[in-house]
Amino acid sequence: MAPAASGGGGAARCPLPVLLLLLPGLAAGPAGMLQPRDTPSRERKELGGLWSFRADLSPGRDAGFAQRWYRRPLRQTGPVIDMPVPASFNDITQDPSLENYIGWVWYEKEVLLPLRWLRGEPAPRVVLRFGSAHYYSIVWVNGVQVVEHEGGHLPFEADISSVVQGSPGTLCRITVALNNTLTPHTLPPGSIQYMTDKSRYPKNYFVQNIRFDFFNYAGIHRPVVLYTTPAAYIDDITVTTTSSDSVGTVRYQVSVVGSSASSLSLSLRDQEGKVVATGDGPVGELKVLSPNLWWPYLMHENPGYLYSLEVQMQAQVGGALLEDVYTLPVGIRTVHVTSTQFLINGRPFYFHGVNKHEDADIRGKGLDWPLIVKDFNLLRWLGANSFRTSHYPYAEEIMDLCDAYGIVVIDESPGVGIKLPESFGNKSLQHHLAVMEELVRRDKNRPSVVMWSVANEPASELPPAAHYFKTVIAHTKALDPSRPVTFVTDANYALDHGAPYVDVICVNSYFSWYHDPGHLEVIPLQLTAQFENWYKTYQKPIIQSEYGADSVPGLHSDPPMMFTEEYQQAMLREYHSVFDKKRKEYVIGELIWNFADFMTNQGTTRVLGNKKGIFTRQRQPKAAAFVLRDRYWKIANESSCLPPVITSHSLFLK
Ligand code: BDP
Repeated sequence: MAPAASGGGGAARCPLPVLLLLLPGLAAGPAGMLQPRDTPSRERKELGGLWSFRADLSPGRDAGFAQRWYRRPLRQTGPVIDMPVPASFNDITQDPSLENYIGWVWYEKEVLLPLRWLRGEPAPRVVLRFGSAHYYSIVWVNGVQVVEHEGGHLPFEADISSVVQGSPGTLCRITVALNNTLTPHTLPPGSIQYMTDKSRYPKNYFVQNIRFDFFNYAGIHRPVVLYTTPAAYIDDITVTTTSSDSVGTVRYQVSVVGSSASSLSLSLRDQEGKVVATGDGPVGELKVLSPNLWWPYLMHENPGYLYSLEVQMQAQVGGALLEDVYTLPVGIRTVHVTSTQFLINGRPFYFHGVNKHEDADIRGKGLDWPLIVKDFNLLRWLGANSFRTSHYPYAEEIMDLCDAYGIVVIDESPGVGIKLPESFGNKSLQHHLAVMEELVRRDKNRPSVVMWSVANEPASELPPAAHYFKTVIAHTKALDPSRPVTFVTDANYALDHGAPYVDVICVNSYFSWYHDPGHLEVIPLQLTAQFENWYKTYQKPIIQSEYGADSVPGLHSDPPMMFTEEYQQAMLREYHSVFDKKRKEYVIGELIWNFADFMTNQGTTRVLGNKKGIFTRQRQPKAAAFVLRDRYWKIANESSCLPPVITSHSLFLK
């Protein structure tokens, strides 16, 4: 229901071909993508702070490649400015052409490496890892290309040992070329449109059209780290958990790289540090008696219980004994879906939560700890037990807190705005499959993730959507048989070609907003019909995955009128009365659109962005936040297993 197409980058001028992503994409390899941690065998060096930066303003945006800017320090090939990492580059300067820039930008950081990383005996493996960089990245170390990656929301890394260990000094120069151009085959998709009417536009004028409703912020958005492992190392760990009759089972699989004859031992510790189970070998099961299950926030007095799985590897490589240690947080919980319920640990779970964005003033989509912690405090103040990572995977640092606080996550891919017929073709499909591999590989061990969402509001009424979603969903289930899979639809129930393949119906609707604007009275009828039609057709549980209204903070009217705080409140209440009837049947959740106001492209329906937040972009509550807070605490108290009523005063101080 976002505005049909919105243009950005109008001021920029350059021929299309060099903007397009002509470079071959690298599919996600089979290797693991464990989060870098300090352990007795691994070290980590954060590369956040100021990087040198230059946008390639040459007419073809190709000067950086033609002049090989990666061969020398960036300051030697032209002017540079300081750019914070992590952050989007768009809102950092006063320059409107950088805000709307499309094409290649260049980042560079020089780092001194510890001697023991370079000349140690045996020398460790040195890895350079990006939490995410939007959208297409090429990375060089000391002028040598080490990795290319397509996609703006998932990590990628490169083993740079041979490059840095082969260099004479300890200085390591990291250069990144980043391109934010979207095409019909990227995720999310977009397209460049040239305006050729010479009476209206200058020569070579173009805009980037997107069919999603958030600003296409770009930059190095998440932490960049260097880390070490021994030359033979623990590459990946997969855990799945079950529990029955007071026994929890943790099934594990560990892969090791660099040695064919390694030995592995595992121990699982509780939060007191006591070892509760041990195992050995690459595959096995750990049994935990009377386990502390991982429970969602407000479903248990001790939500988000995490054990620590310590994996130790020993390998004999070329006469040396190499040891690696990695510790993974593990939550023991189960997830099941019936035709009317979503069960966590066998108990019905009702999603009372939000949709979010990674979005804030100045930093755009850059990771920001104060913002992250503030958002979790607001979520818990609100009594929200869940969110959807609309409309792309969020930072690992955010996911860590979901695991630790018991906030349940519907983990969404960047499959947003898939509207053009060509975005349903094989090229796009193959890329979508690769992205699901990267996402599952990153988040598979997280107890907070209870369902994958492969897309948001695609044109699922188009016939090719049937094969497309059948394939993406089957692939995701093959990668992870332990979790349900969905996508979020706003198509008509009778025309949706993807819905037959989902486990849970997730439906967005904006009655009395985009349809029948101003007519709150139509909501009960239309929303009831929506639920009944979907349920009659599929007999699957339903989540209202979006609903909401824009409100400009401080704008009031009674009777309520659109864009006032009163209208947003009134619309919520109308929806809630229907939810209350249907949650006794098969409606298993409600996620408000949106947690906070967020930036979008400019357009006639957006006043400095989307204002459907119940919090402002600066995280102050609007009147609607209090409506939702009363409701969420009430629902939590109804369904809580705790004998004393949880009040909003006994707030969650973990
Ligand atoms: C929904 C989209 C969401 C938009 C919202 C809106 O899923 O991304 O921001 O509409 O228009 O359809 O506010």
